[in-house]
Amino acid sequence: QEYTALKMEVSQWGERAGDIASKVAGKKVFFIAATLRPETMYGQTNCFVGPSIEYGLFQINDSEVYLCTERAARNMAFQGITKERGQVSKIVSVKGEELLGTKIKAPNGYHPEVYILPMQSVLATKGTGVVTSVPSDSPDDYINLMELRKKAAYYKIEPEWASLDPFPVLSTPSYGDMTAEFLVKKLRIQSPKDAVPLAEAKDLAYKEGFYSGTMVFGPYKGQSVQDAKPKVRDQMIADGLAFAYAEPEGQIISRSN
Ligand code: ZZB
Repeated sequence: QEYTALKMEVSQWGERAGDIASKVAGKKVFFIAATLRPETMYGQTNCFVGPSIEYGLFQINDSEVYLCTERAARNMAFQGITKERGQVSKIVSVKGEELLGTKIKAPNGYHPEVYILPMQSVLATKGTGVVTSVPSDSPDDYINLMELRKKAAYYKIEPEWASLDPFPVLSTPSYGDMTAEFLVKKLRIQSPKDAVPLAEAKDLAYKEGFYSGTMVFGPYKGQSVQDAKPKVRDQMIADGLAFAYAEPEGQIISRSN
């Protein structure tokens, strides 16, 4: 599986991050989010981590530090992403819950900066363990964002962190320009725990977006999603905002929720 790995630079560490900032002083730190939908990055509203997942900060080259799972960092080391092939150098470990409330840049985003929020269903065994959230087009992201807004105190987040609204990126004939909201309502999905209809909604959203979607925002506005997708990806890679990240065969574990 070939992902686009998005480089989301930390602009302000949250209060729970403790002394992490001092350990990476003078370096640029990026949350690395693996996505299959680079054309939707205009609609990012937040970024998800698994609160109980263990992450690491990895020195990638002289000036850059990446935040992701150790498994992902090892894969990157064999894909020519680190300075020395095969070498992974961990500065410090951090648990997802310590990252909540950290503010990061959202490359290509209509909302230029977003907060780190918790999502229980993030898998440590897939991608980088960091998931950028596009609630206009991802049913999982939409239902999780709504859940966090309803129960901010329960999830130990500040309401402000979940306050950015879904932003329309593309339109489809069947679902309009807020595909995820449409499908969540249509399939009567009530909470992030409704795993079966959520999987179906994701499937429908992928298919309709890819085969019938038209961009409604950004430089490729008016073009089909099929045409825009590789162009957005290439542009982001050329601009240093993203890189290609592949998941080796046999390591791919699809969502089990
Ligand atoms: C942004 C985005 C926008 C995504 C969208 C999807 C959609 P899949 O579909 O199961 O093969 N993701 C990535 N890593 C993880 C993880 N470790 N745990 C849970 N979810 C993860 O997985 C690929 C998608 O699942 C990725 O693409 C990412 O969310 C999420 F509008 O990035 B995506 C209809 C889906 N729309």
